[in-house]
Amino acid sequence: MSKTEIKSVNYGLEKIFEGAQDFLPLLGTDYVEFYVGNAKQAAHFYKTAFGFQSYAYRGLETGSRDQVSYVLKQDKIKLVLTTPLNSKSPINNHIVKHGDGVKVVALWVDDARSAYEETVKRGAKSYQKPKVETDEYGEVIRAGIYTYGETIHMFVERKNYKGTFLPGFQAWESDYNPPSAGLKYIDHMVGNVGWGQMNTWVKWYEDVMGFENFLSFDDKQIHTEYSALMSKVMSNGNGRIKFPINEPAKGKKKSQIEEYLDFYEGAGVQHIAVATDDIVKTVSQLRQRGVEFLSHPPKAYYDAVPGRLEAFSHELREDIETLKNLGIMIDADEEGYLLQIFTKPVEDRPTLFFEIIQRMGAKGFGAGNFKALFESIEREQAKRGTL
Ligand code: TYF
Ligand code: FE
Repeated sequence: MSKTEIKSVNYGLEKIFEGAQDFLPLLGTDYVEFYVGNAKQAAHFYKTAFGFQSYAYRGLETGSRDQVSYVLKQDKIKLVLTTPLNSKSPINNHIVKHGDGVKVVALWVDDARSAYEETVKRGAKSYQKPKVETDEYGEVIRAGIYTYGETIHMFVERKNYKGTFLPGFQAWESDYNPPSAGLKYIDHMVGNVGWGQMNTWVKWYEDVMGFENFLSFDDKQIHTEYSALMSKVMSNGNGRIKFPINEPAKGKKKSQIEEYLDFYEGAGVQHIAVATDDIVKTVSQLRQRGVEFLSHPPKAYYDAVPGRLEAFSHELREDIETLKNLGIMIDADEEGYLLQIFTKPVEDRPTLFFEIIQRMGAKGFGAGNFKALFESIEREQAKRGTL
């Protein structure tokens, strides 16, 4: 089968890569690091609102004089919140320009040196050469390359490490331990890039990282009456890492991608999709804990759902009234259905937000929900005066 044929039936990742040597084997997402203005308060927010647990810490008490980092964990997800301790730290420049946001999308590898060499050889711009960090629990090797904007991919090799997170960190024991919200792993992370830049980054992920473009949405599919965008989903060989890339498109009014680029002052991570296996429970809890979601889709949206599921002969296991009351959206394709919902931006700048997703067989990204979703985003843009 040729690549194009496989692409036309959409999800044949294993086939696409069959036989080809993967020069960048990725085991999964390792961690996501945010640069923030006040890591202590951000850590409290992610524990209280999203159900993350205290995991590791580095700061003045551990000998880190220039920056503080809190590491939070929920099942397989690790978030690192880092803040500078003085005006000389280069982290300040990132925060001044972008506000709070994602600096590092770290990828878990078996061989960080090889990951670095293979990607730099193929054109990646170096951020950090392979660096061995050690303590009494062993060693971690990390190396980094730049991706879009000022965002970094770090390759993390931890097969010879038994400590908590990384050398330099201590286990963070806290007396405040709110319960988990059932978030399990990162399903995908989306990047917003500038006008005309999507294909440049698609090619970069193909050439430098060996990824494949396995789904594409153009502005004819992704638009509302007012705005539009284009999106291509990049995936690595084993399908564990999925990075959709968005670019704004011309519409009657301002694209949400353009709004992001204006406020982030450049390309960056737009949303982090986290998976749960009980979205009803997770979203009920998140709402109780104060997480703000986009406004509910209209009644007409839910009226159309049964028909959409029937078209693919899928039976909805969840109660549709419950999903409707929680504002959870439903999309279906040949292989199954998926449930998803989006938070409002989690900072004052309308930049990064979260998606909660439960896959019931479907491997897509909710294309059937795009219209309802974007109309809901536009209602927020209108309130902000940025539509
Ligand atoms: O990741 C996705 O493709 C979906 C839908 O600005 C989406 O979550 C696409 C673009 C966007 C917001 C959500
Ligand atoms: Fe998404």
